[in-house]
Amino acid sequence: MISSEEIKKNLNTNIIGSEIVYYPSVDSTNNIAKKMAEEGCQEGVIVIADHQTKGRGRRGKSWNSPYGKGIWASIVLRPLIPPVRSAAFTLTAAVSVCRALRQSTGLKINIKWPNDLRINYKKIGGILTELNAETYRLNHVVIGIGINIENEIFPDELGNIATSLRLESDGESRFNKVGILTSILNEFENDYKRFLAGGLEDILEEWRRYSDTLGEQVQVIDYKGSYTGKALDIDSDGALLIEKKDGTLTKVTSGEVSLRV
Ligand code: BT5
Repeated sequence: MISSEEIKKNLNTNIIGSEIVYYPSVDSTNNIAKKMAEEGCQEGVIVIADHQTKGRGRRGKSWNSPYGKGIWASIVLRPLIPPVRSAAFTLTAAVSVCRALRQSTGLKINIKWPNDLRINYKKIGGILTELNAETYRLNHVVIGIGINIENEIFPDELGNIATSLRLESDGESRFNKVGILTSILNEFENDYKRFLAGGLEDILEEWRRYSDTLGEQVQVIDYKGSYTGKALDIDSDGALLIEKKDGTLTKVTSGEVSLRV
């Protein structure tokens, strides 16, 4: 079980972790965090659970969150920035999580646009950013982070695409969930401050280094349909730039991207 006291002891932050709320089981930590944010909680609140009954991914997809096997956590932020800049949160959080996981485990973790954490092209974690905003005003942001740590088996539909730190290590290793989570939160606080201070370009540079898809031929499925091309770069709005076969460039702002095999 994750202990909020132990997390608090290991945090070197003054925003993230202003309050830490732990539940053995919830529907989704993002739901609890959103409700707390709507009720006026302060910035930096973290909601963690050992189990989610309705863990969520993007666009209504589900997130498998078995009891005690991973990190299922959400962070409430209240940044004073216009909503149009908010896509960068997912990229910033992905960089923090990737760096923290690399440092804590020594494993080569990569990022696939926009929010997948992967090892050897298999998904080990994901980030779900949800906004509450008016046209020009961001009320709050909830960043949900899911990391598979000790999972040994996955449901059939995830068998070929998902993995965990345990499966990717010697199988004997036990990972310190609290240590990994506090390292993620410490890294994220630094990156969040860096982002607010105008340092997004440095964060994107690191994102590019961790990416396992830039430079590769990919298949994109978005509102424009299904097409293939080379993943060239990401831009400061968080969009993925694709060079199509005919040489034209297109930006992907939301959709699914997979490596073309
Ligand atoms: C994500 O969505 O990757 C975001 C996942 C965020 C989960 C966290 S846990 C704490 C917080 N509370 C929540 O309710 N959510 C957040 P997306 O890119 O849409 O990927 C979803 C897809 O990943 C699914 O359709 C499955 O194919 C796959 N998937 C589901 N569970 C998985 C798992 N445990 N490991 C790897 N892949 C998974």
